[in-house]
Amino acid sequence: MKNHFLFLCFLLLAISVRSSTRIWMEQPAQNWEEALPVGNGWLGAMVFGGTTTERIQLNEETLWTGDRYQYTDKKDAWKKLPKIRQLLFDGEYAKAQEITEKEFMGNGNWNMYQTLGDLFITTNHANDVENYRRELDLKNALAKVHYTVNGINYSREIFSSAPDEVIVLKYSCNKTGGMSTSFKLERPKDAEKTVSGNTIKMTGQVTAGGVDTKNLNPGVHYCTLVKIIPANGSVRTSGNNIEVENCNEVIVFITATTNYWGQDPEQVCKERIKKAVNQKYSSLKAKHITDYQSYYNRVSLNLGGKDYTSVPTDKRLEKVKNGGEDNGLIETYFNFGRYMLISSSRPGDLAANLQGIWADGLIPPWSADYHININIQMNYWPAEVTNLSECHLPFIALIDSLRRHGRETAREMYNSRGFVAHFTTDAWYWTTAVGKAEWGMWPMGAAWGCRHIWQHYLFTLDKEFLKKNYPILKEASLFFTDYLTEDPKTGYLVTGPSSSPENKFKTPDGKISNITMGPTMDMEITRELMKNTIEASKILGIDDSFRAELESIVPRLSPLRIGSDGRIMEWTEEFEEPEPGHRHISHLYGLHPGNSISVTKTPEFAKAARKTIDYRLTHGGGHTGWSRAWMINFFARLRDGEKAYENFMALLRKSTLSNLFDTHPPFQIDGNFGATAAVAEMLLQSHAGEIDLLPALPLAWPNGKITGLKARGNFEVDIEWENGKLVEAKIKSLKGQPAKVRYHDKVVEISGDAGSEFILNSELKTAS
Ligand code: FUC
Repeated sequence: MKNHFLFLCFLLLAISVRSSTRIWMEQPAQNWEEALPVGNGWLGAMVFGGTTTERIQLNEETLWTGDRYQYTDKKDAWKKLPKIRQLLFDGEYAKAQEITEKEFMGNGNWNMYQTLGDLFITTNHANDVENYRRELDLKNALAKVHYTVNGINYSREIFSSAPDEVIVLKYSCNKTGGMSTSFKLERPKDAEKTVSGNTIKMTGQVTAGGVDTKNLNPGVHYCTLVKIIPANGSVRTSGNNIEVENCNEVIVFITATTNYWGQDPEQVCKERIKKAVNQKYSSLKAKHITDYQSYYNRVSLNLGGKDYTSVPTDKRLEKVKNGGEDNGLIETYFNFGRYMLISSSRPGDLAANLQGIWADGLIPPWSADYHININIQMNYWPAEVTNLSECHLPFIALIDSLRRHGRETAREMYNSRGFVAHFTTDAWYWTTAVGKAEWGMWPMGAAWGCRHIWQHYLFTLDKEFLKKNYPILKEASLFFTDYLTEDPKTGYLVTGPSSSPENKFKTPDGKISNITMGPTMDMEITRELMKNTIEASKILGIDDSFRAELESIVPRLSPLRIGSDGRIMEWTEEFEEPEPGHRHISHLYGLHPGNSISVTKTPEFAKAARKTIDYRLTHGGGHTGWSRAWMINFFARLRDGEKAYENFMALLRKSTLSNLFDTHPPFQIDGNFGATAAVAEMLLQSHAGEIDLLPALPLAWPNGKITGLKARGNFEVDIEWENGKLVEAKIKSLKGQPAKVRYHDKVVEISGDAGSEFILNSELKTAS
């Protein structure tokens, strides 16, 4: 009877919560990319949900090989600059690239972000499992596993707590003494284990794995502590395992840290565990949920449509892959994106890397580093608009941290002041150009990152923040004042030698090359950086003479151009493209994330941008998850809801794994974040000086509601629509800034003190 009642309660709870706040499956993960992620910003786990053996793969965000003293700029490279530039101006692309390769490229420090290890939990019961359910509860940031064996119900619940700095796992069954379980902690290498009483300790200094290690420095010292506390039954050690016998509930506490921030890892872990074990599970969980929901509950999304509560998420995705449509799944994707940003990027932490904080093994794809030629910027596209402004700060701290090495790179490679960073970096913040010139020779990573400082300001209007971070904008701009050079043919100032990220072109004499002067993306980023620095100095009332210098440079920057075929030009010349469907669409930076191309203000460029996208897509473009996510944002900015939706469906169909991870392939988190931002962009935009309501609403979303989005000027916006038309928008001004509000062709002005609320109907009239 009691069991029936509990089951009914569980069912009612499952039905009452919209399924878009859960990802769930009816089977354990077979591989890492099917597992479910939990994280508190820096301590993460992937939960597999196995029954007889559970694997919980662990990560700590500072667990990096290498150290902060490794950097290898090519000193005096700048002496070759005039020669390379001349060759490029003369059209000798291949020759210039050869010299660039030899004279400019430093040695790469391919440090790795590595796994912290795995906790394996083995249970004595049979493998004859019924009623299996594995779930990620996005509303409460809990991973859960339930199943029945021989009539006994087993459940596990796991979360990573930001306030208590531990992962907590509760494993229980409903039969007294019904569970005998063994725990062990493993890591592929660099792991010394001590097991005593009910504690497992693992320590070591991480080193590169599986690759040629001769040039690679070892990395951080780490410590992982696991404490196992059964509510009843007995506990004993057995070799490297801890065994718990005849219990029906056990709580496991896990924490880890490294010496990255300068502390003694073991000491810190011991203090955290001590603090955690003195608290009740229920209070640790309640604190965790309250903390998490203070971020998560700011936004809610309902896109209407059927709520397929009883269908597991992987099956729903399968249906979509077979041509089905499922608005609820898009809501889940959006909620999952916000969940992962909250779980991988909290103030004071490192920025979310290519995989957030979740990575397996010793050599994750692309080292799970910080590629700053699109990927990490994309991670942060949803931060402001989805009301997670604080989660943006780790990326801004990353840009700040690039300054130290970046100043040396500017001086040694370019004989320039200021700071510069190239296409990628890692937790040690190196900035030099490494690897092949074809992708490594791109000095714009930090400048693009500076956009995020300005955007954070525009969304928050936080002057203190701007004042604190203005020196970063200034130093990034300063680099370009020294580095830019005049194109003798056009008289414009250009960057170079540089590339249009990772793309190539055919030289007039039939060779494949990458390096030119003034690729379009470079010029768009430089112009934007300088304009933002000018604006910031005006707002702060400082730096008049530097501002005047920038003001004299901006009009001389090589402009955006449309080619003879009507597309935006990617380079200053119209080259033949060997890969016309290339994944990077760098020359549309001005359309998104930038704002120099807009349907209302620059319709000619918007038309050319559209042609550029169509050309890319008809040649197989959008084939990586992140590239497809960018496409959705482009179409949203072009106010084309149908195309944005079509590309969202393509993302789900072609580039989404069963746990809703974005796949490049393999898993890369940027696509998740980029597409999360895109959903918001389809419903609300504010980049063009107006709060634009439902700019790209597709027919597939006729009815819906979103609450809590943010618009530039520090407005909080709720929008409700029916039959494809605005019903009501509620705009709360948090800073008392006046604004223009657009709905299709109608534009009105709103103005009121901080805290004023404007409720507008479909005519944009204030509701009475
Ligand atoms: C960029 C892309 C690749 C990949 C890598 C991590 O440079 O060109 O596709 O996403 O970053």
